[in-house]
Amino acid sequence: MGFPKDFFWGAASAAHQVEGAYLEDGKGLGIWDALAGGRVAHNENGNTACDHYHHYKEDVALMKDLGLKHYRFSVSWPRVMPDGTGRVNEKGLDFYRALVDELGAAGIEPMVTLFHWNLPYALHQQGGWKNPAIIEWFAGYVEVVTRALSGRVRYWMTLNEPQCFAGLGYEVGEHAPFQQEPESLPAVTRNVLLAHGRAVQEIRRNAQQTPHIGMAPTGSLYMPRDESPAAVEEARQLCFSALGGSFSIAWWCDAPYLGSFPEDVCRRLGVKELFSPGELAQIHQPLDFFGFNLYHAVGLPVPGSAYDSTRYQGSPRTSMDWPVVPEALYWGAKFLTERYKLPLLITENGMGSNDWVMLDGQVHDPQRIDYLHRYLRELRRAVDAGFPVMGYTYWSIMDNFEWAKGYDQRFGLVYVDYRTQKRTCKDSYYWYRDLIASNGANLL
Ligand code: GBH
Repeated sequence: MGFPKDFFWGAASAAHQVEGAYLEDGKGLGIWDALAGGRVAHNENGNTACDHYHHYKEDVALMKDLGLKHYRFSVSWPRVMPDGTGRVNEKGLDFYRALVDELGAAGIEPMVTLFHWNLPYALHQQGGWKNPAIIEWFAGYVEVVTRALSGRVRYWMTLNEPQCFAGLGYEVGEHAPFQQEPESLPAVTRNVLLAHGRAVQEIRRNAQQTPHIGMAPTGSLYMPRDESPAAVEEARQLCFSALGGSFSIAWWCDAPYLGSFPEDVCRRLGVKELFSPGELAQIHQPLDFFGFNLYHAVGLPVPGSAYDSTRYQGSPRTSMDWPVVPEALYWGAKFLTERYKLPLLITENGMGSNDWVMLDGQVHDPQRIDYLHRYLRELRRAVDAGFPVMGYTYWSIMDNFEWAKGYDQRFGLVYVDYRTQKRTCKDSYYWYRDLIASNGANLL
């Protein structure tokens, strides 16, 4: 068995995390440009990041050597529409036209995320995701991007992790726009999900070739204590409950994929009903795949222990302090495809560490190789069990700006020296290259 022949092996990035050129060629400010001052580790920012805006040819050449089947990247809304609405910045679009041309020449399928967090600041000043007008603001932007890029782009994701930009952005206040207003969550949830539905309509209306559309949510994935049917059922119930608050999966996925909205989320939000049946129908547009960013799982409490079931004293964890839980890919594939009944694309998975260039000039990252090896064996197990998995996307193609954590956390297959912008392929890059070339046959 093993991975099907057309399996999509890829890697990802997001505009604000790699592009830099934050004021170049007419780009407007986003909320991460305008509001992050003082809220990011070491006072860092995305102004230059990996300068991918100027290095994209070199970066695509590395992707080609790596043998990537697809590259997932995001389009920056404020680069394309500096005020968020109205005026279109053709130079900003030119960057993405050039990027998708370069990818096309390299034989790499582009997969576009339309919104990966850097909301135009001008729209934030009008309420951002709290203002229902954003549903049409977003639709307008999606129309512009689809018209410009759909000659080459077939795969689209509307939103990256509403859990994070809504929950961390408006409830917890750890991500831009850094607001702690849990009372705004009902409105934000409404606007985000309605904007998703409108965006899907706009992509289908404007695309020059048949689009494949999904979303890239994340969420709290619970793992069974053991493989007994009762434990598996218990974990499944938890996975789709509101237990994880705004990080719960069903909160953001049921309406787009099932056309319903969970009652327990309504209770949590203190509302009787969040959407009318007509609104649910608006949100529930046909989708082609189920994307999911999956890094680890939530362990169930272990009686008598300070640790949950994904951890123990001295257990392996990444530099983000995320536990290493390879089985998350197996259980994720099972639970998510059984509920949402679409092919699963892992839109992100990977690990952060504090890699450096060693004395021999190379970046040796055996832990990342082991991480990948363990996680991908679990993904293969899911494929062998018959769950429809269409691809896997490593986060990230290169080290980049890790939001509030700045540049300390390196997730890349390619190391970036931010003083010189020199790229160095890590050992894991070569390992992943062999994996893609053998379609996973090198996994023990
Ligand atoms: C992603 O965020 C982002 O899309 C990307 O931009 C970022 O750089 C990358 O990952 C690395 O951080 O199991 O309930 O504890 C990931 C943030 C981390 C949110 C894992 C969900 C699990 C929730 N996610 N987390 S829970």
